Amino acid sequence: EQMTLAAGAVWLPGFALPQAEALCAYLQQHFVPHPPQQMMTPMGYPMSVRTSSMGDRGWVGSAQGYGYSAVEPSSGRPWPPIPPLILTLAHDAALKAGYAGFVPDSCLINVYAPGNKMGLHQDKDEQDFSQPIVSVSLGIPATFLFGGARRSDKAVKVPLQHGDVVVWGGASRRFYHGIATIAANQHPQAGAQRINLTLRKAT
Ligand code: MD5
Ligand code: FE
Repeated sequence: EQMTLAAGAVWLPGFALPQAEALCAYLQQHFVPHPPQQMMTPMGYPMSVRTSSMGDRGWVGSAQGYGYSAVEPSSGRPWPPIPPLILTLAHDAALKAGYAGFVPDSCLINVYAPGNKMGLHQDKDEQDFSQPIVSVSLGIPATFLFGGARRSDKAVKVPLQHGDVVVWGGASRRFYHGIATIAANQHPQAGAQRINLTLRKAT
């Protein structure tokens, strides 16, 4: 099943279900040496979402601004590699949505607890906007807010569940988006958390 949300944006409900249990187990092991951290906004407030990364680049936020770093801020060491399980999933989802040859160099891991949210924003820290972004939802559900090219465009609500994948390419690559406040919930594999993998070509 495949649903086009807007030009270039393809929702693949359940596409990652075959790998979802293995993904949750892999991430729990990743979090032991690389615990998700609250990044800072340029305004000096901590984000509610906690993040970790894998790959040649990890997304970081600080009082100095947002961007990509080759090292984990808390350790000063390179991020661990993206495992083949996740690289293959991202490549295959992008292909299904019409983007051949997607090889991400960054996997941002967003960890949302009930009460957390992500305000409307655009992803614009990457270098090549012709590359899509692949996002994988795990754990408790979330309401994704999908806007348009302008902040004032009305946002459509997309209910994202465990195992859902969305490929954001074409015009939608730069659309405003966010996550509504996460409701209290429990998931058998992830506990009271939503985990989102955001796979990007950052460099
Ligand atoms: C999330 N993360 O669910 C989302 C998944 C982020 C972020 O937004 O910046 O960490 S990626 C959603 C996305 C990316 C690029 C474009 C669009 C959506 N879009 O056009 O809606 O934690
Ligand atoms: Fe984003």
